[in-house]
Amino acid sequence: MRPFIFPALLTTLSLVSALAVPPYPSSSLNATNFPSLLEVTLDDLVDGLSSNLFTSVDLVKAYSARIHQVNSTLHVVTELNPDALSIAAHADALRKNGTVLGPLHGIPILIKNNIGTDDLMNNTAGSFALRGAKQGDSTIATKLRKAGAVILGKTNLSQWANYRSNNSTNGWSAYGGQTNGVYYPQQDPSGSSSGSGVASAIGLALGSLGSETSGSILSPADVSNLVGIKPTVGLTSRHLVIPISEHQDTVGPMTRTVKDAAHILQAIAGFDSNDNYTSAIPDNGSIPDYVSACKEDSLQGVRIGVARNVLDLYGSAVDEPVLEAFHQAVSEIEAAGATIVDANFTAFEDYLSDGNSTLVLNADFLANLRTYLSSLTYNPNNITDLAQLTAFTHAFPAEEYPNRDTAIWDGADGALTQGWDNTDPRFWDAYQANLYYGGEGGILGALERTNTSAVLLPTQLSPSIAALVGSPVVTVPMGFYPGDWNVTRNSRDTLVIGGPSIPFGLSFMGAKWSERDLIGYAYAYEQMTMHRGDVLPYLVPNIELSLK
Ligand SMILES: *[C@@H]1O[C@H](CO)[C@@H](O)[C@H](O)[C@H]1NC(C)=O
Ligand SMILES: *[C@@H]1O[C@H](CO)[C@@H](O)[C@H](O)[C@H]1NC(C)=O
Ligand SMILES: *[C@@H]1O[C@H](CO)[C@@H](O)[C@H](O)[C@H]1NC(C)=O
Ligand SMILES: *[C@@H]1O[C@H](CO)[C@@H](O)[C@H](O)[C@H]1NC(C)=O
Ligand SMILES: *[C@@H]1O[C@H](CO)[C@@H](O)[C@H](O)[C@H]1NC(C)=O
Ligand SMILES: *[C@@H]1O[C@H](CO)[C@@H](O)[C@H](O)[C@H]1NC(C)=O
Ligand SMILES: *[C@@H]1O[C@H](CO)[C@@H](O)[C@H](O)[C@H]1NC(C)=O
Ligand SMILES: *[C@@H]1O[C@H](CO)[C@@H](O)[C@H](O)[C@H]1NC(C)=O
Ligand SMILES: *[C@@H]1O[C@H](CO)[C@@H](O)[C@H](O)[C@H]1NC(C)=O
Ligand SMILES: *[C@@H]1O[C@H](CO)[C@@H](O)[C@H](O)[C@H]1NC(C)=O
Ligand SMILES: *[C@@H]1O[C@H](CO)[C@@H](O)[C@H](O)[C@H]1NC(C)=O
Ligand SMILES: CC(=O)N[C@H]1CO[C@H](CO)[C@@H](O)[C@@H]1O
Repeated sequence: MRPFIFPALLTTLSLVSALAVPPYPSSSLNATNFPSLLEVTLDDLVDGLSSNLFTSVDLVKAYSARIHQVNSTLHVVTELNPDALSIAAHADALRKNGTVLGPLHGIPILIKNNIGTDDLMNNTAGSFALRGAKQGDSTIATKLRKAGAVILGKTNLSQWANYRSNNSTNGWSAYGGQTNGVYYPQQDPSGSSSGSGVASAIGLALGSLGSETSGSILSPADVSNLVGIKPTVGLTSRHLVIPISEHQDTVGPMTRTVKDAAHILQAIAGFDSNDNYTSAIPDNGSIPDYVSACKEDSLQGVRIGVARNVLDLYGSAVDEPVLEAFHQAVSEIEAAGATIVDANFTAFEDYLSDGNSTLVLNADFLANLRTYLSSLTYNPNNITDLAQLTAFTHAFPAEEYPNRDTAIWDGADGALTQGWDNTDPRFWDAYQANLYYGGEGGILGALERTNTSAVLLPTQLSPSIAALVGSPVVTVPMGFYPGDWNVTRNSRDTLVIGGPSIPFGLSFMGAKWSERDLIGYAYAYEQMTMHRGDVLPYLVPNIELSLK
């Protein structure tokens, strides 16, 4: 189906008229049939690089030009890496010499502006409080470099990963402006990995990294027609990633295909002595082969649950097109050979009226922010704790206080008022509630009781319970809102939160460390439905690689 067309927005940008899925096997890619950067997969790029159709330098130039084309309308990228071209040139030289570090060798990736890099780029969480601050390389960034990837730039985000204000907007940061989604003009990009979502959706890099505390990878992937993997907390290091909560934060890939996400997860997962949660990775820290899990028959013979009572309790909050697509997806998964059973989250209703999860986040934030700030090697505003950060934010005009308040930090339930952090005995009581609502009464109990290996929900409903216990979720495109769907706007009347062509996804939720299984199921579902191709962004940069 074709999207609506908005001629006013088509100044220098092309409207994509058809999503041409190349019918050729990738081994026969050449200058005439190479896919566009909107559709290209990692396998295609690897083919093109190894057959000299283009170089990594060409890739960096093309993606940078695409970023510049949309930056003033979409505000997706806060900073380009000034070293990206020389890093790409080095990758090209190594390749010429016969050294290829892996599938990501020479491939541009964008990362969220809360993942530290020891280079010329800032790591700000979108706040002027950290502009100019310096820290070492996050373990995630180091792993990307070791895998040969080119860190092309930093993506905009909901400031402080949406953990500051209750009167702000998804995708807004003082430092990066307002990111917009691309499936409807002024689309709310969701958050908090907003720029990472939009960047992957329109091919501003092969893929991107986001981070999630509760929904910050899954939700922007949902509305940007993407695959997102929210890994088990501890599978990917958080060392020098600006934190909210050590119990819930996790870094993961956002890409157009399941296999691309698997490739990126492969590169960033693993033990890190600087993040002791990674010491819980099973099998002595050995990482499974996620890419080889991408098999079309993965759903054959497995038991898959549906959290039926969550749909019943929340059903009215989910729109009819999403529910319809979900029921269709469940039937398709059954037809692919899976046994479908109810897998209810038995304590879900109680969870909805319990406030402990907020206490956990606040307590973690107070402590984890302090630790992060103390790890800075240069701290331009001498901010060492949340009270000082609040004072800075109130006083710095571009932070738009008081209009964009700091209620999460200082409100009735805010971290400042709460006063105690995660070393306080009260923390453990609150955290036990999380473990119950996410565990026995939530996803982990449902999996165990029903002997299922994954539970399905529309992605709109999937983040919160998995967040409580740090269990993994993979989202895959499932459909989009129909052409006659009414436009709804956010409370500020600045962003479109519902409307025609806006995509939504299906979530596969699993036990801790079950990413390999979830990737397999997600791949099988993706390959049999290919819903990403059903709807197109209204705005896509038109600069492409010039092929040799
Ligand atoms: C590119 O590949 C396609 C499909 O294999 C083939 O038909 C075409 O002739 C090739 N073009 C060139 C320039 O090699
Ligand atoms: C984004 O756009 C602004 C305004 O056009 C420009 O000044 C800035 O350099 C651009 N940044 C990037 C990373 O492209
Ligand atoms: C390429 O290989 C040659 C010969 O081994 C070596 O001298 C040169 O430093 C290598 N270049 C790079 C970029 O690795
Ligand atoms: C990082 O911030 C500093 C200080 O504002 C600025 O001068 C520099 O250009 C920024 N780096 C990049 C890559 O934008
Ligand atoms: C990490 O270290 C903290 C503080 O020493 C401890 O409370 C926690 O249990 C450790 N976590 C793991 C997974 O080892
Ligand atoms: C799951 O919950 C629904 C109520 O929302 C109920 O109708 C259904 O029977 C439950 N399934 C099982 C297996 O308990
Ligand atoms: C946290 O959980 C405990 C135990 O279930 C409960 O008594 C308490 O009311 C909860 N606290 C909040 C703030 O909901
Ligand atoms: C931060 O502290 C340093 C050392 O005490 C001082 O020189 C500098 O002026 C302070 N900067 C700000 C913005 O307060
Ligand atoms: C929240 O933002 C809106 C839109 O800018 C503004 O009108 C309102 O005053 C803000 N609320 C507060 C409490 O500042
Ligand atoms: C925002 O936070 C303040 C302070 O906690 C609270 O009074 C207010 O009701 C909140 N507003 C919304 C819309 O949640
Ligand atoms: C759109 O809004 C109109 C007027 O409020 C209403 O009559 C119509 O049913 C709505 N359409 C949909 C698809 O909800
Ligand atoms: C560093 C950078 O390019 N920042 C841009 C982000 O977007 C804002 C507008 O929202 C521009 O003013 C900045 O130049």
